[in-house]
Amino acid sequence: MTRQSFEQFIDEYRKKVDERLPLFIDNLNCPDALKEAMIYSLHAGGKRVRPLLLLSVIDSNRDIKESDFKAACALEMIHTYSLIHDDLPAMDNDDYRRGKPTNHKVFGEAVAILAGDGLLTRSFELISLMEDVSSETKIQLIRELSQASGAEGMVGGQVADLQAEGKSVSLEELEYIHQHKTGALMSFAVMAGAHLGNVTEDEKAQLRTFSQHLGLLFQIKDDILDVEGDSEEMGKAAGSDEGKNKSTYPRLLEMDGAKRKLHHHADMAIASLNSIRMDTTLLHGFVDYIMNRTN
Ligand code: GRG
Repeated sequence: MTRQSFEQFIDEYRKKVDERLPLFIDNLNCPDALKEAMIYSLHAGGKRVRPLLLLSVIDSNRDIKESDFKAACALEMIHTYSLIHDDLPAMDNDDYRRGKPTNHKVFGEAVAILAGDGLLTRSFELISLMEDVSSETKIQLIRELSQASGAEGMVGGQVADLQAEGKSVSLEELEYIHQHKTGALMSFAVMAGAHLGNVTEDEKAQLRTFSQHLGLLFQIKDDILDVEGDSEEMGKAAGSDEGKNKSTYPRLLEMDGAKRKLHHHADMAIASLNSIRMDTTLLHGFVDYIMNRTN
């Protein structure tokens, strides 16, 4: 349960996620080159927003158990696979990510594709291996993670984004892209935490709304940071969507309009927490963290 501040929670659990991620790959019986490529991209440097969000919903309802890290790390593995594939020459063709050469620059395109495939598939296996969780809940998590990451979620959003390249899109089309490309995994983070934390159905409905606003908030902030170049990370600059003819909120709405949207989604996310009985300190902390993040 929540006994600490948002900052203490994030520091403590980011370290725990960072420690466990490579361990879930290290014990695989597979070629060393593949293992090395998978661990390279999982290596610390990412903010771990998605696993921390999942764990924070659990922590708001009950104590976090060792087994919960399997779901949290599974989600970060899917996010990491998506970044490896997004950086490939066939997609964004980026040389740097998080200030380090991208996976295909170090291991070659074929191994990078396969490292992404290995991370994607390992994530579902990890969920199936969770202890103290009913088979029914595990199947629900696997189904919802498949939907969030697959054609109806992140993969569909990525294709819509590619198709929109160089075209002018409507706000509705832009929201579709971001709800799917970025929002779907954020929503899964919140809802998986809710399923594992035994949250009531009423509270789940509120949390779903919260997660949808949080996903858009995250993406709009990302678009704003791309333009403002707040980050000093080389990888961020190289991986930026600015200058790539991609659809972004500041392009469509100008910077003032993008910032108004940002505040709208922050207000809506906070409003959706109002009638929730569980302790929402950490979830309020996430809204502030995303609003104020600089990378
Ligand atoms: C290849 C199927 C497939 C999907 C790719 C995630 C993604 C979809 C593309 C990444 C490009 C991008 C800039 C997306 C916008 C927001 C986003 C997901 C940023 C990266 O996530 P962070 O900020 O990254 O959580 P870190 O490095 O902190 O893990």
